Amino acid sequence: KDASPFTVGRLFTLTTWLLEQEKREVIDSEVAIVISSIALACKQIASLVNRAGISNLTGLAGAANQSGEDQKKLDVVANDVFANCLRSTGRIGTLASEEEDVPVSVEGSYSGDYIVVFDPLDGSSNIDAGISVGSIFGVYDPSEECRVDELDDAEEVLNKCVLNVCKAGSELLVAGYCLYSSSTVLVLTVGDGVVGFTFDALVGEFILSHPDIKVPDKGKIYAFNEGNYGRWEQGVKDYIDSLKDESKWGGTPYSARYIGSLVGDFHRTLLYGGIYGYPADTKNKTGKLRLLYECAPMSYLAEQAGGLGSTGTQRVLDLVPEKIHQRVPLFCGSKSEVEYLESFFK
Ligand code: P6P
Repeated sequence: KDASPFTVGRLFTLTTWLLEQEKREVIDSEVAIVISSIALACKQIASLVNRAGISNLTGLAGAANQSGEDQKKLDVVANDVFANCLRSTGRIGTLASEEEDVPVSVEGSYSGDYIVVFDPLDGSSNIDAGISVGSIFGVYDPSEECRVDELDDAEEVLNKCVLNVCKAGSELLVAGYCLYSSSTVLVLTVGDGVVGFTFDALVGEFILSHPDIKVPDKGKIYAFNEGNYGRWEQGVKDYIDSLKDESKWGGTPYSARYIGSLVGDFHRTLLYGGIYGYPADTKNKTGKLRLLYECAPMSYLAEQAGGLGSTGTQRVLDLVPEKIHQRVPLFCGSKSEVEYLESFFK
């Protein structure tokens, strides 16, 4: 494939980038439509998040999600926004969301039947304090058994879809996130590197701002919730102790940065290098983050940017979820820091 002609400076929007990828036969028009609908959802959610404090959208929704986490009002609204934008494409067969107990078969799809997994608003507990939050998404090809044109046996289709939604991250067609922060940044991969688009409210478009994101091979920052240190297994404790031991790093220990919002912590790790980690601990015995719609898409992005995504002992992208909301430990970011972490599990 010819090198991408894109350079920052000329006004390249997400739409022109998608058309270019279609011309290079990296994606087809169906996938381009699905990505465009996700971008529309992210624009809407950005507006809702930025105005949460003045539109009575902060606070709790009064219910809990399947993972037992209190849903914020915006969690529910963001989930509806994502689902509605995706449904309107007519290309979606199944949705699997952090906010839905089970996968949702989409009626009325007439082409594509794609599977979309997403966390519509990750880190939403930060919203009331105005701290960065984000949406995370992944797109899979449908599996034959999961085509949902006949909804007569919804139960059987649902069961099949549950099985078919559970695919290894290595099969992802698209993975990405949208960061709602000092700027709204949509970062995605279609399997040919990682690009980033910054939202320009003046034109209402995502403008190409990061034409080729590569995570530095080595960083100087680690993002772990050290409040859990006492609950970690010894290998993780030894790893973090090592990063803080300045005698090992030429007199400059690593810096700790942790905002409790995966998308914000991951985005900084992707651009600046270092490692984000959410280990298993005595309370969260298999970790806290969900494999299907958090760990796999982030690991796919990390690998596409030249980094790694690991559970400490396994490559995240090799794992096939057994349950929709299955949790796994996640260590992702620069090759150097993740491989060093893995050496503490050997
Ligand atoms: P803790 C937010 O709830 C989240 O899923 C991620 O966005 C974030 O990295 C992590 O959990 C924070 O968890 O236990 O450190 O508050």
